Amino acid sequence: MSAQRKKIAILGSTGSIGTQALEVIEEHSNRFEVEVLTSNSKADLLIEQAIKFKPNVVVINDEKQYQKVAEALWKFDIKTYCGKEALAQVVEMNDIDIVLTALVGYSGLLPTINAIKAKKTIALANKETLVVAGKLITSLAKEYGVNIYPVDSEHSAIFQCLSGEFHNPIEKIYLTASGGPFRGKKKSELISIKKEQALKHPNWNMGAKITIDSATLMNKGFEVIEAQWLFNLKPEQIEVIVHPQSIIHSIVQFTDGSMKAQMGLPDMKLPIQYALTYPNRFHSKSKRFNFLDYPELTFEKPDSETFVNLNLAYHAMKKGGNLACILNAANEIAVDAFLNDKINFLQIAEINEKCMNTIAFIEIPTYEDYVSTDYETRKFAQSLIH
Ligand code: MN3
Repeated sequence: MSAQRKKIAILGSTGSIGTQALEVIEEHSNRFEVEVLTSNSKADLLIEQAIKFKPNVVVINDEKQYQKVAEALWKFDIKTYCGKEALAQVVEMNDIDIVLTALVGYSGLLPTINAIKAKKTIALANKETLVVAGKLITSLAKEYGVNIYPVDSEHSAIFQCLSGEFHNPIEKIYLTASGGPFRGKKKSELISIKKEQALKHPNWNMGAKITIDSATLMNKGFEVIEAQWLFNLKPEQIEVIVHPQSIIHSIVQFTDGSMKAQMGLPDMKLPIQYALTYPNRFHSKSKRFNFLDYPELTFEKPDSETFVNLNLAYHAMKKGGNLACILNAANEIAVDAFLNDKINFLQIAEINEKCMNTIAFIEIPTYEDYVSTDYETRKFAQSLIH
């Protein structure tokens, strides 16, 4: 019965998105098979996944773990590679239909560029790729005729609302935000926040980096920039609305004033699956929404006085050039420092702002400019941390 199964490469298969993607693939093993799995450094989980899903190739980024992975997998006839270069090249393999990019941060940029050049469909979970180099990525996708399907839940919501509407102009989109664990708090209360508090997200269970980004509203700021590129919007067409229950995942407003929203319980497996099955919808066992469990859906204005990162992202989007690349690199260093108890919660945004004011602005960056901007920013951000 089975039509040809789609062959999937998962970059970052041992992270939160990657493991949930494998659950989706397992549920629909008659439709999908795994061609490539990669991990930064979680060798044991990668080995376990590879033995279960039998990909052709695995890549472990951390070279110190190569031996262990290769030894565990050779008898299953699974090829093992290591390092950044292997990660960037593996996406070019002939047999891959869809590349799911679930890497964390800037590391997703080069593999995504290569996957586009190899004409692979992209299921994009690594929003930083579009934040850093949205113009480059979207123009490459156009040039190579490649589709980029969003995995981020808000952007998947917009994408689902646009189904059957692609010829109709968008007036505005509303990205919903839970507000994170510190919604309603003021700066004076945030200065003493511990990382354990910041790592507890009220509605979504995610990796450490994105959870901190959610608490600082950096994640929502990045999503604004991501939406600009995915849906070809002007900055003033994108608004953020805080919706603490995370049931409405985002909203499109059309030129006749009509609004379409996509809703459901927060569960990343739905947007992951939709990106893999678009334009079709397959069955899912996920828990169904019950209106009576949520008699009230509420909305409020985001507090960008306290959560400065949201404003920094709007500023970066409006000014363009390499500014969002600077913001992303600064934020990666700052979040890492916060997770290692080297700076306090409010200093994350302070470091971001300082870098944006210091690193040289480039109006029309090339790929090499992004690489050097990223490098210079990390160095400067590091120098601000004691
Ligand atoms: Mn999101």
